[in-house]
This record gives sequence, C-alpha cells and structure tokens, in this order.
Amino acid sequence: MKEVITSRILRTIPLLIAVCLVSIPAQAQYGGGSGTTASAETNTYVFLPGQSAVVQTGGIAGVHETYPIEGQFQLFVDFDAGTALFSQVDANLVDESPFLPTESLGELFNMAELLGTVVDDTIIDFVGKTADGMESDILLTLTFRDDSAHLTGRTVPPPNSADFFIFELDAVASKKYGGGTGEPNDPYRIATAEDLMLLGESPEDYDKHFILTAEIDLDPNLPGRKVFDKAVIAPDTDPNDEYSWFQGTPFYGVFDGNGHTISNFTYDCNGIDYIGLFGCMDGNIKDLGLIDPNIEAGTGNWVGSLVGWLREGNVTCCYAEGNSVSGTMYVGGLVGWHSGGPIINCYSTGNVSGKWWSVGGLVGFNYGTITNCTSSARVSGNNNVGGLAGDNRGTITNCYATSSVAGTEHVGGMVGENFGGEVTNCYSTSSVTGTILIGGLVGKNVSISRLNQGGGYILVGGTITNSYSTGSVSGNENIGGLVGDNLKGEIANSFWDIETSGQAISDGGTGKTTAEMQTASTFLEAGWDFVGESINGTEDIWSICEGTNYPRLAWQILVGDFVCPDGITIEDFVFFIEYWRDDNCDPSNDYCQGADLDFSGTVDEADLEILVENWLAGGND
Ligand SMILES: [Ca+2]
Ligand SMILES: [Ca+2]
Ligand SMILES: [Ca+2]
Ligand SMILES: [Ca+2]
Repeated sequence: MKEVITSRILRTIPLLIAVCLVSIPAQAQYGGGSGTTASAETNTYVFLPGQSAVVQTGGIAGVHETYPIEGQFQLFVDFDAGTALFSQVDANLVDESPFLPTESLGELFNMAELLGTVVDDTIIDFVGKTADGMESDILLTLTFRDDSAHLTGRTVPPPNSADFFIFELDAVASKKYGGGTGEPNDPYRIATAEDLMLLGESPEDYDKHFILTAEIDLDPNLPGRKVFDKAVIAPDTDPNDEYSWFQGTPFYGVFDGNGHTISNFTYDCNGIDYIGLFGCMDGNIKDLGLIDPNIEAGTGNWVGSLVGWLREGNVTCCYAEGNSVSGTMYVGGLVGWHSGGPIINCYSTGNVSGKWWSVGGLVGFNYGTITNCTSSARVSGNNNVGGLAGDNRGTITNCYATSSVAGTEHVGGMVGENFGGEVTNCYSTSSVTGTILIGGLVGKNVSISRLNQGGGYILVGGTITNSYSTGSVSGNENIGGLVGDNLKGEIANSFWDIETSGQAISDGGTGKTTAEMQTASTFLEAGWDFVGESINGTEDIWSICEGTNYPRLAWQILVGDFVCPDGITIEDFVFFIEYWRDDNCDPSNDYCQGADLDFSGTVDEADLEILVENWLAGGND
C-alpha cells in the first residue's frame, strides 16, 4: 500500500493550489496613484470645501451671491482620442437663493452635455450651452495640478441680452482615493493609509468596489496614522446602547486586497464591540493579508483582526499573521462572529485571547461555513475555546489547527463546543489544556433537536466525520483524546493518537498508536478519500507520507512537493528532473506526473523556477 500511495501521491496536486493571489507573488495590475496603463480613464473627484464656489452676478436686481459647492463628479478622459466628459456629477450649491434656478451644479452648467477637448496633458476645455432654453454659452477649463482638478469658467449670455445672470465657477476637487470610480470594472484604488482611512470615513461608499494597489503600513508611529478607537471601516456608531446591537452602516461592497498586505493595524479601546479592520461586513473581502495586527479590545465583544462581525458576504484568501488579538466574547484571529457566507482559504497565526466565551484561532463564534482554512494561533479563553473556532454551529470542512489551546470548560484543539455543527475532514495537532470537557479535536460535541415537518423532533448536527487529532490533552474531568464529551452527536471514521495525546479514552472516535496513525490503511479502510486512489472517491481530500507523517490535507501541500518525505527536498528535485524537457505533457499533467507545474505542456525552466521558489520559501515542513 505504501508504494501505491507514495508513488502516485501528488501528481494532481498542482490543480488544487494557486487559487489565492496571496500565496503567489502579487501581479502588478495597477500602476498606483496615477491610474491604469490605458489611455482612457475615469476618476472620481471630490470638491474641496472652502476652495469651491459659484458666484452669481447680474440680473435687474443686481444680484451678487456666492454659493459654496459640496459633492463630487466623475471625469472620463480619453487622452488618445483627445476627448473628455463629466460622466457623473453629484454636487450641489449649498446656500439657497430665490435667484438660483437650481441647486444642482451639474444642471446649472449642464455638465452632462458639455464636450471636452484635451488641450494637453494638463488642460481640458469644455464647451456647451445651458439647458434652460436661454441658450447661454458655457465655457469651462479643467486644469490638472498634482492629483487635483481645478475647474474655472462661466456662463456667457447671448449678445444684447438685458436680464441675464452670469454664473462663474471656481473650484478645486481632489481625486478620491487613488483613482477609479468604485464600479466593478474600475474599483477605487487604495494606495495609501490615507486612502484606507478615508474609506472608513465614507459610509456612502460602503457599497463600492475597492482594490489595494500597494502595501499599507498603519503603524501608529508613522505620520498621519493612529491607534484606532473603533473599527477602521464600518464601525458601530452607537457603542453605548443598552443591548450592544450593531448600529452603523455595514460594508457591503467588495474589498480586493489584490495580494497586498496591511501591517500594524493597532486598536486599543476598552468595552467597544464590533472591532476589526471591518466592524460589520455584508460584502466580500479577498486576497488580503494582515501583518502584525494588534488589537486590545478589553471588555469588547465581536472582535477579529479582519472582521468583528461577518454578518453576510464572504472572506476568501485572507490571512492574519502575527496576531495579537484580545477581547472578551466572540474573539477570533481573523473574524469574531461568523454568520455570513463562506470563509475560504484563510489562515491565522499569533496570539488570540478572550476573557470569557467563544474564543478561536481563526473565528470566535462560527455560525457559517469555513473551508480550507488553518490556524496556528495560540488561543486562550475561559469557556468554548478552540484552535480554529471557539464555538461551531456551522460547517467546518477541510481545515486544520496546529495551535496550543488553553481554557477552562469546553476546550478543543479544533473546536471548543461543536453545538449542532459539523466538522468534516479536519485535523488538529494542537495541545489542549483545561479543566472540564476537554478534547484533542472537540471539547464538547452536541447534537441539537429540531422540529421536523411531521411535527416530531429530529437530531441534527453534532457530527464529526473523517477527522483526527494528535495533540496532548490534559484536564480534570470529561477529557478525551478526540472528544471530551459527546451528547447524542455522531462521530464517524475519526481517530486520535493515544500516544501523543496522552489519552487512552475519548467519548467517540477510535484511538490508534502513532505508527497506526501514520499508516494509510488505517484511514483507507475507514473510507477516507486519498490522492492516488479512486475507490474512496476522486475529490482526493487527503495525502499521506507513510511512516513519517500523519495524513495531511491535499490543499496544504505545496506545488513541487511531489514525493515523500513531506516538504520540498532534494527527493522532489530528483523526481522533477526525470521529466526534464518532456514536451508532450497532456493537459491533465498525468503523463508528466505533475512535473509540468505551469501546465504549459513542457517541463522546462519556467517549471524549475516555480519549484525552486517554493523550495526556498521553506516548503519543507
Ligand atoms: Ca451598538
Ligand atoms: Ca481519491
Ligand atoms: Ca517532498
Ligand atoms: Ca511547463
């Protein structure tokens, strides 16, 4: 069996990797502040208060009024064609006046109908006529200076007209964020800490699309940064309400980290809820890394480095490295409370601590779906403390935890309390210590009864399937190698290592020796779906390096780790070189046994580069 598994073990694995931008070097997609490489672009500009006004003069009454402008506009410029237009104007003259035909700046200058001509790189002239039937001429000049647009111009009445007002515009508008329009095909670009903080202060943009175009450092010692006393984006706006509800606007747009990182996000404030880079999230976050987030929430609840409350929406391909996160309840290394769409391909490292309930390395309280995630964060709390999630009432699939977990009651290497939840294809190597209801994988496992359509009750959840644990487990009461206490839950085809756990018993699962735990047949006979066999399935969830390691999840194995032992070593290089210059690799890569790492059809220098990059990146554990 060993030969079968190890020789064919990893050839399909390259298909499973490279779903996240964060795990591979970020591609330079956007040029940063000055926009895309295309010659045509649209940007949003915001009028600067105090520098933007319309002056009205003339008429029989001899009016002379000044109206400040508030708002923004979108400017489309095609430098190649030499044309420009205002694609959207959302700005108003602030003061009311009986002499003013409209408070809308766009209507007053009929901006949507003006034709722009690019004079040179910095000047655009706009001409047109008013829409009021009087047919005044309009002449505006837009001048780019730094990242600002200066707008000057006026309406010009027809010759010999006696009773006309003249409107003169003199305004300065700055480019919003690092450019873009916030639309799906042209997201606002976040290039600086200032851009990010501006987004936080702009709830009107929480439905927009954003993309990170640079690494951002929020170190409070740097100029213009600070120690935050609320979530950076989508904070609770009434932190002192009696019931601790979330008030405020959730972020419900898209935040694409684009493979970039945000470092040193620092929060320090006691007793405020919904804390994280995002306080409350109904949108999507992807391809974003947080480096060294430092969150001291004290008696605050719903605390995560990335999201306090993931209410709806998704978090995909995100991580928090070097966490220092603390709070009281619902505290997680990435997300405090998760009731939203899936969290996929995410991880967390560092330290997570909670004074009371629901503390987890990745998620404090999970009511949603977590797939292909991992945590090595050290976790401490009181009740319901887990290496990946403190509480699980949702679905955790294809995840692993390598933490150390300490608590009092309901403490597990993976999940503290699995209350009607599902844990499938997961493993934990976390060491676990506590007092009562302590398990290597799950502290307490509970199936809950639910009314079915026939009027009776059925038991749902509380399932642990195809999972294992190996970490040391210690405590006083209801201690188990895999599960501390199982209340009517279903534990199937799951194992723990009786030697490394120090526990001969468990309220569910099957205890095995270390040698048995590192033997493929133990798991194959239980129906686990491995790479290199199809009898148990073709999803190929697991891989094993027999005799040296326990089963590992196929998704966690690096591109280029072809053969045993685990990690990229000289043995993998030797395997790779056997296929050097093969130029008829089929699309499935079967013929070249996966050595065509970029699926180009040929095993060549490009593949070698990928192999060496992963080798040097330390893919040898
Ligand atoms: Ca509140
Ligand atoms: Ca299989
Ligand atoms: Ca290897
Ligand atoms: Ca290739």
